[in-house]
Amino acid sequence: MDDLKSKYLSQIADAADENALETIRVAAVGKKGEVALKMRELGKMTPEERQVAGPALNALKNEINSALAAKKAGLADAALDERLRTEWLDVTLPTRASRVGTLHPVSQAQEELTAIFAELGFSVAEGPRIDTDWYNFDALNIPSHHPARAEMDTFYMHRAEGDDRPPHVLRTHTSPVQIRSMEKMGAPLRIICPGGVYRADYDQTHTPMFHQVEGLALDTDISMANLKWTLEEFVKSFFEVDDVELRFRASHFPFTEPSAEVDIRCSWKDGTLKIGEGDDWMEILGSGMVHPKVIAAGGIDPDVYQGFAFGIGIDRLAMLKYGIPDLRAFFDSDLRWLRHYGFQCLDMPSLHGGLSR
Ligand code: 2NL
Repeated sequence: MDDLKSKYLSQIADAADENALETIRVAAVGKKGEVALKMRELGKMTPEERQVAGPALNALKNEINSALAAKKAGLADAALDERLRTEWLDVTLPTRASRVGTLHPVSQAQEELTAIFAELGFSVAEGPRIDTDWYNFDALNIPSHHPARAEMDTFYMHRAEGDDRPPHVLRTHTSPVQIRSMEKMGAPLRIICPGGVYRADYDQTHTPMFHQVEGLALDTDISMANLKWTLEEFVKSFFEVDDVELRFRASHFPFTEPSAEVDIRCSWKDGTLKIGEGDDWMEILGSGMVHPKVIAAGGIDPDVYQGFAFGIGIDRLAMLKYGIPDLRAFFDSDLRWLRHYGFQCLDMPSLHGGLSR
């Protein structure tokens, strides 16, 4: 019996894992194990022998069972220690960099120009993109026969069958916001109206939705000289140049009289645009003195107040400043290609770097 005991206790001590332990358990104290066989032999013994051997076998069985349980617990502890040693995380490691979104170049240009005009004393006015044909056309001295009002130029929101009221339009410029602002705030007035506008046009330089900022200054003593100074300050600030020459060319808009298109002096050298120097001129905006009929349409007396107004395409300004070749890129695709081609425009505007024509 001592042989059995030392045999199994040493096997248990050497067992490498729970499977080995189970094999030992079955062989030693299982139903058909060695201890069970010995117990079966008790019947052939004399009562005296049995009184000694019985308790001894029971004690052996208990001892083997406790050795099995202790070894099992030991193996489990060792397995846990091993996991603790191998399965660890360094929670101090830096996280994976997250992708950060950026402002769209058009939004960025809009924010920049809004800040510049704010410094010049202009506040921002906003209004609906769907408006009546009164605010979009009639109030701006654009008569019903004007080509801008034709369906091929303007998106109309047609009324239901039998509804004879004039249709709404998707605003073709932000001027209707200026008319609404005149009605609401009266004069004197200095505002800019930035925002999306709509025209039925689509090619390399036109998209059906684009962005415009219009400016309006009304007071009792406003002249073209104020317009010229304001635009010079704006252009210098926006394109980050110390000086720039503006050229006013006589033009025509229904809502201004006189009207002028404004060019800025620039040069294209080796595919790089430089603003403020050179022998080229680039048109950047339309402007003029507000037509008296338009001032009256805004509910203001044109005999007391006069003013200047201008309209600039924000998308084109952004393209010029950030070197974007095709207007459609703003609307057709995401803007990762800008980075791909090395444009830093989304983080860091740089005008005189590499604009290619
Ligand atoms: C252009 C021309 C212009 C205006 C817009 C305006 C607005 C009111 C009254 C008078 Cl309420 N004028 N806006 C004036 C002149 C030109 O835009 O070619 N823009 C890109």
